[in-house]
Amino acid sequence: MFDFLSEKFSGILTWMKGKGTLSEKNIADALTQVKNALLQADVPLNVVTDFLTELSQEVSGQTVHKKLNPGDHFIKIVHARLVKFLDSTGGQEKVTFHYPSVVTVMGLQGSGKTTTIAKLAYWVTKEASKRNKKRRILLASIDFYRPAAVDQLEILANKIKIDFYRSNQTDVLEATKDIYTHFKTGRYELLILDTAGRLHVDDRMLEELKTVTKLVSPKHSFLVLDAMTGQESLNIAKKFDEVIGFNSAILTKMDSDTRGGAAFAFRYVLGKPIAFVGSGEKVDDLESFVPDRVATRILGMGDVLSLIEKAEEKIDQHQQETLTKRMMSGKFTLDDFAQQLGMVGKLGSLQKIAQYLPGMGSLSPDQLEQGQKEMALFKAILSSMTRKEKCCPQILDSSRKQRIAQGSGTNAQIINQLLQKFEQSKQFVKMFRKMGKFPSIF
Ligand SMILES: Nc1nc2c(ncn2[C@@H]2O[C@H](COP(=O)(O)OP(=O)(O)O)[C@@H](O)[C@H]2O)c(=O)[nH]1
Ligand SMILES: [Mg+2]
Repeated sequence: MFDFLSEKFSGILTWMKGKGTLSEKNIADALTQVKNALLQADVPLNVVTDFLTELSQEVSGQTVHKKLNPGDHFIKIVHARLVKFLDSTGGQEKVTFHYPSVVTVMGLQGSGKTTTIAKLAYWVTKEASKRNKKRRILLASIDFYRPAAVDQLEILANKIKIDFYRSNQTDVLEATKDIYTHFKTGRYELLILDTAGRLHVDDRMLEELKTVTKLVSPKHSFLVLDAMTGQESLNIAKKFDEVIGFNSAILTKMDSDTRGGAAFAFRYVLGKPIAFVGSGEKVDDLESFVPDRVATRILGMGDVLSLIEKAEEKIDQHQQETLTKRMMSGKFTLDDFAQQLGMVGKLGSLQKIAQYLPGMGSLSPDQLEQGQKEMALFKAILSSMTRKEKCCPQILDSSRKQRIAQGSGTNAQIINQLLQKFEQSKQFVKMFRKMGKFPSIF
């Protein structure tokens, strides 16, 4: 996500860092590079021009602190500007739903509405369970234009164990009323209503949506935009806003090779928040759009916060704390190492994790794939070892290694690699211990 811009910007910043001073010439060159990067990322020209005017005023209006490297100074200003540009709410991070209430999801056909509804329901459930709560959510669809569109939502709802209601009414407005009654009488807390899209913005669709909106009075309405549609998504958003109005946008398919320009354009032209971004086809591929984090990611500063959030969701806190304590006390064994690998596995593929980590964005796909394979081999080796061996790896002589290699389908060389990595991670822990801090997820 935002890989394209992130790559461009890290190039510019590295270039800047190589300069001894922040001269007018350097600044002008850097600004031209920023401009080109944004244009190539499909950000509309007028948006780029305005962004650059703001940026250059700020850069030239400031004197560089003597101790600050020109690159660091520049990155600081660009970061602040990006945040301001992407932020509409002044730092308010999360969408909050009201209970009970209706949420509508609109957008063109294929933009990702149905998929996103499942993701939203899953997200609400997860957020609630963090506070030991359960939310009574109902999903329903009035997309009668596309064959099997309603079935698609039903299948997704079943998969994530969320209630789904199918109206017997064939008329869109009658079905809407019926669904609304079911929501009320069933004492649900949240109704997320899937609506019909078309291939293009079309007046009948908009009129129908307008009436539906009146019937259910949503507390929040989302416009789903396919980030791949680039600048065209702006016209779509404008039209929906003019005729129906919506509260915030969800940009989908940010995992595809879109260059991220849609986010800038949308924020600039519509002035409304981007609530979430979709980053894949699975139900948990939905992330809150936090401008600060996005700016950080674009500038290649890594998005450690997102990763921590993901980690917190997927990893058993208790297990993690115990492991961290063991690490800090120096009693970290291969057994613990195995558990740690298991936890990293839960976070997803290394490729996915890497995009959040500073520096790792520059690892090639081959290196990441290599890492992924290595992790799988390590897990196999660890599961072929006895408790005692995991506790005291120093007893691993060649005959033991031979046995483990056979059991895990590996060889002595890979086992030695594992032992080396384990030693390295112990060294790391020692270093962190000296520094008096330890990053909780690693
Ligand atoms: N890669 C990717 N695919 C997505 C994302 N969101 C939706 N899709 C896919 O886009 C296609 C259309 O999605 P769907 O929810 O049916 O769109 P709808 O017509 O607006 O309801 C499906 O194949 C989805 O799996 C996303 O964030 N990333
Ligand atoms: Mg659909």
